[in-house]
Amino acid sequence: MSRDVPDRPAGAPEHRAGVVALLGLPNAGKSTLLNRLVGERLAIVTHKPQTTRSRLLGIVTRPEGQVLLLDTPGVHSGQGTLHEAMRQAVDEALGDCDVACLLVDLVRGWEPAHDLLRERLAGAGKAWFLVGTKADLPAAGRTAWPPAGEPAPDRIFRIAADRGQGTRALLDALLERLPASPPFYPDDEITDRPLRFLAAEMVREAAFQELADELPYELAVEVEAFDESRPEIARIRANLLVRRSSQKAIVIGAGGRQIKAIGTRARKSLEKFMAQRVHLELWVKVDPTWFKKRKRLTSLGYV
Ligand SMILES: Nc1nc2c(ncn2[C@@H]2O[C@H](COP(=O)(O)OP(=O)(O)OP(=O)(O)O)[C@@H](O)[C@H]2O)c(=O)[nH]1
Ligand SMILES: [Mg+2]
Repeated sequence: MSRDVPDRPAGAPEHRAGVVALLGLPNAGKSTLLNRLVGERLAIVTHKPQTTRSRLLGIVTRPEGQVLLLDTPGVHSGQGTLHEAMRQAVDEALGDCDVACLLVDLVRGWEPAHDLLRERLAGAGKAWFLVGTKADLPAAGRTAWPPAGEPAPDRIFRIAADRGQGTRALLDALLERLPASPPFYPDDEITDRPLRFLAAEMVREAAFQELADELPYELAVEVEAFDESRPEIARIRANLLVRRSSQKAIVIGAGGRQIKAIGTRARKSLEKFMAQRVHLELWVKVDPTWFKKRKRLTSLGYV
């Protein structure tokens, strides 16, 4: 993965590079932090817990080093193949990282599930930073901070990733902790995931944002066709997979209004991200067992 880098001028600090795992409970603000540090809306963010389903690499390149940020699904105790795959993504991230950041929502404070995460950090023997999130919210100051317990974090931060408060200091501290290494990726790359996967995620984000609370968790998006060959417009066709035909009716909405709203919202974020006009075609399909099939989860990019 490494590549040649020019010789350092004498006296210049050593170049550093490595992997930072972003861990935490659902909704802690992991994806928001990744987006802020990368400077692009790479990871989807919603107010709903369990938005992120698979690991996503965000690449931050600075003159002094390269940070590979691993976004992970929030740790929770759900059952089934999708949840197992999500837990596996967390374990792998912990195994692969040089430094872990445990993100804790300062409004909710330290919860029992964090003790379990801290045990796993101890087991992995990794350096770790404790990162309090959503410091901008008035209720954020009221929880006991930092929480007592072992192993103690190497560093403690309070951030508001939404507005970039404290994130630069966190990035500097992460860069300092990474091993000396040439960069792993060219400096214009911001993720290891193909555009096709990001497009599916952007459609899923739009659906999460447009639909009522009870539905979206049961929804997946599969990009069926992705044609970038014409410079004036990209053509994307995607399927929204739901479990029941009653859900299909909700996603389509009266007179097709709901699916149209999802499509418009998704197209706008795709066009912004790709800096190109996009033609987006969405279909809703009923597949009662999509989330149970390992093969399906693989094709959706979740495992
Ligand atoms: N006020 C405030 N809200 C934030 C901040 N960071 C994240 N949020 C909000 O918190 C919610 C969850 O953010 P995400 O980044 O999706 O959280 P996550 O940890 O990736 O969640 P999962 O993917 O579900 O595990 C969203 O509504 C964000 O806008 C922050 O610094 N301040
Ligand atoms: Mg997330």
